[in-house]
Amino acid sequence: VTGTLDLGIQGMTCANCVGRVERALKKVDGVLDATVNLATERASIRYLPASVSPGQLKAAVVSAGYGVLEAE
Ligand code: 9UX
Repeated sequence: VTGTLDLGIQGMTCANCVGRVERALKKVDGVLDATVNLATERASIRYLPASVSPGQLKAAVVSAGYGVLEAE
């Protein structure tokens, strides 16, 4: 089963931030793909809910130094 999560990302000020957020998400076990849009400041994540939770995905973004807008 594949899940999708969309998160608002705060603090991306240059294009390289997109890569940093995508890499931080993709290295989490259970993440299949992550794409980040700088213009909309949103991340779209495909993941395996059996392996990783939305809270863990948000934590990965925060650990990379960015903010997450969505409430749980
Ligand atoms: Mo650009 Mo983003 O120098 O953390 S990579 S602002």
